[in-house]
Amino acid sequence: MADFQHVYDSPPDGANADWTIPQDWEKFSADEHAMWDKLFARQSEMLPGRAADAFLRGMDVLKLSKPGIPDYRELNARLMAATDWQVVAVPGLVPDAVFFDHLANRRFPAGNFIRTPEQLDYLQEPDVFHDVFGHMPMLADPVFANYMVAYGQGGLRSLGFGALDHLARLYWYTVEFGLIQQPDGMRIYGAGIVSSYAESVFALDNPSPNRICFDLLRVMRTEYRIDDFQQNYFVIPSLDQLLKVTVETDFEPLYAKLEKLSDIAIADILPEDNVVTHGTQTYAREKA
Ligand code: HBI
Ligand code: FE
Repeated sequence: MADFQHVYDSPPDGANADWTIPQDWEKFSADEHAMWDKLFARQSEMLPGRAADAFLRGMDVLKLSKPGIPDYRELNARLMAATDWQVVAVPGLVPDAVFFDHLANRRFPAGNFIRTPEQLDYLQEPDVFHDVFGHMPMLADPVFANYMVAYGQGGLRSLGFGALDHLARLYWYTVEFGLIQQPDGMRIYGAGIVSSYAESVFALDNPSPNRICFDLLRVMRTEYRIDDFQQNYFVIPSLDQLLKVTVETDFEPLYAKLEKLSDIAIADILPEDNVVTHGTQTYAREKA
């Protein structure tokens, strides 16, 4: 992980105390806008029948199909009308407390750079394509929008309990890599999947990964990988259920319980799991 280019210890020159910077939309070059268009065309072709209804609706509400990197002045007018959320520009990854504070106040921090042609298919740092294309459509959904606020508030609290690592897994397995069971079939809604050409197919169709029904405590015990496709996805029954369990659970006793429980290795399946697909793990094994 030595090659992160957009990680700082304190707000870099020109950034505000909350790490935000002006988007400076006029500064993006024609090549950078063309990179957005290329990524957008690939993904939007992939998503009908794969992405959750809420995600597809969000793309529409936000008019994300307009060519070029979105101008936040326009995007925020639509997003605020939908759910009172807004996107703000940041130089790259921000400290956890800063990140949670933004979410709790209905602001999503988006990296203000776009991947290079060499990084077309994979980069570990969130760029504007991942952050805006991946995250904004779900934030235009009123239920998911409230889930993200609850997550931000829970994140701030978790820092006081030393429970960040457990709570980060909840983010990972829902906001980034979540699947949802719709009446007409399983769909993707996690930003890490919907913004990835290959994983948006893999997550639904490949026999390798496990797909397990979402359970809050189980998710918070489960390790994850950041360097390749997931070996494990958690399936929520609905956005309403995800929001409900998050706001109705008192996390403090859960953290106490988690301290006594062991972590679960990525690909393990437990007897009490409600398994949708018992993965072959072939993909991960062949890569190892
Ligand atoms: N910063 N810009 C940015 N984007 C993130 O997704 C992000 C972050 N800082 C911290 C962080 N995520 C993690 O704490 C979450 O995964 C919980
Ligand atoms: Fe993300």
